[in-house]
Amino acid sequence: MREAEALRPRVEEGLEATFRKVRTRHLRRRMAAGIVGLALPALVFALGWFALRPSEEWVPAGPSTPSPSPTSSVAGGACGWAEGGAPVPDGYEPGPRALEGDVDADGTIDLVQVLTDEARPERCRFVLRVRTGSGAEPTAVIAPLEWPGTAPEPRLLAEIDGRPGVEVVVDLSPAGVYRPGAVFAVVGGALERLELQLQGALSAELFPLDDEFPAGVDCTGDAGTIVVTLGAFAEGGDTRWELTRTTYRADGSSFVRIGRETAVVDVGTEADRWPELAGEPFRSCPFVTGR
Ligand SMILES: [Ca+2]
Repeated sequence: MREAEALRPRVEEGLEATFRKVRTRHLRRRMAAGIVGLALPALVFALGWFALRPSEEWVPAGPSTPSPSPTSSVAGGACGWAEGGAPVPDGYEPGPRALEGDVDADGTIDLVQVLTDEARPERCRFVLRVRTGSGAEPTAVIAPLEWPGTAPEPRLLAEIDGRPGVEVVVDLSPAGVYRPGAVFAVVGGALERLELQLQGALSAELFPLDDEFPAGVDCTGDAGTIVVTLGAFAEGGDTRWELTRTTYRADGSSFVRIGRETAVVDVGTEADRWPELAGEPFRSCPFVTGR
């Protein structure tokens, strides 16, 4: 038993290294395939996109020094106003998509919006606001992703972390194929951004909503427990996926990894996939609204 425990970290490191290698190789292959048949402007755009795309952030990177997340919420006041609970300054306008649900668990319905002020620097341009039934208005600045064409918008509300009140899922790249998301909870009257405990990965704040490669997240049957599934083409061709399903349990505002399994499956239709890979993030969670 003790020997098995001692071996486990080495086995996990091996799996992670293999997974990173496979994914990197197939991203290169996909980039090469994309070059064929593209006009020059599209080629330039594609190369830039692939270069900027943080392909590794889904993948636990093993013990290393954590790098600052490119999408961290800006700390209070960094945008020139006391974000958090103060009224949003003039100039920010709500986007077209609004969601309604009990985010702060007080029994009343709250209004969730992302506001935009195009005149502000990019990192301060987008603000998530929850207009609560009690009159309080917690806010959080959302720095956009680091490539063009990404403007955050509210995606859905769902019970995700096991604590009272639904969480807010923000789509950080609504127009893209690669769809990272941010998840917020109201805790003690303030918005907190939830994190996946990825042990040194680049972007613990990003939840995989969807991608052309297998990528998805869903609740499990246990409150506050989620499964994150990621994949790439398996060794030896483009007919099989190598998938990793990692289970996390919420501990405050962090999701702590509690389990992992890997599998190689045939590339198939949505009906053949696990539910979390169907392009509907958090589909099994309680109280989902806004799909
Ligand atoms: Ca909750």
